[in-house]
Amino acid sequence: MLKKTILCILTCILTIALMCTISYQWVFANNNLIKNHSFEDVEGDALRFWETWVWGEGPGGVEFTVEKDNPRSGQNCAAIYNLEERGSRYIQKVEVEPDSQYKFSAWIRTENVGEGRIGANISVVGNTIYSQDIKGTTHQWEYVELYIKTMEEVDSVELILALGGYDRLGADENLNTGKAFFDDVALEKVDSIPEGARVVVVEKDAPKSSEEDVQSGSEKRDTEGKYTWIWLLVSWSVLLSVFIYYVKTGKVKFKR
Ligand SMILES: [Ca+2]
Repeated sequence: MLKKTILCILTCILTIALMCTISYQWVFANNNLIKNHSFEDVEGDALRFWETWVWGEGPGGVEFTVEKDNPRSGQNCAAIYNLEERGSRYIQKVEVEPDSQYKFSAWIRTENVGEGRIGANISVVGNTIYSQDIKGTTHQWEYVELYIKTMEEVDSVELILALGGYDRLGADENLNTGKAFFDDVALEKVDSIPEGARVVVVEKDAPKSSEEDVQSGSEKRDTEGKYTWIWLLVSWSVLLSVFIYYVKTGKVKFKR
């Protein structure tokens, strides 16, 4: 009888844990508009849904790779290795709604990225505003974010994960060397943009940028963490209820 009860409890716990995991992934996946945002979907050597682009003299000089060493989540992260001075990008075109606001975020770490020029950052094609840039060698993942305002008739944006800049302070002023790693990239629709955030304004056929305040735009917000917290709370509430039910109904008894 006791064995049967224990088996029943274990089955319940496993079922609930599975349901919570699925619902957590569903909630986060549905809020994130970016495909292959954790770089786990690989076809040959290439990352599905991501294109690459390079600015700089001559062919070569850059390696775009999928790395398995120290990803922030899952098995993989994406990397850009500028062996020579380049402005290199992963790009993904994402469908958005006009007259809306979005938060674009990513986690970045770097190795030997030149300090004197633009480091690893995120931005939007056709705009000169970019997130906080990560330089040098970091020993942990760093969070960066950028807000996007879409104007009338804008139905898509092209998002950039970059190492080095392109044509931002002049032709080749911001090409850089070193290696940058990216993981857990997200684009989420938001109701409002925090005061002082970095904002890119995307207009139909005439991209334009506005930087409301560069200084205080790096407030750390881990959206994935928010859902993890909700998931944990729901899981523990359900597990506690199940446990109390079994104790109250006498199906589980503690020996004294
Ligand atoms: Ca990953």
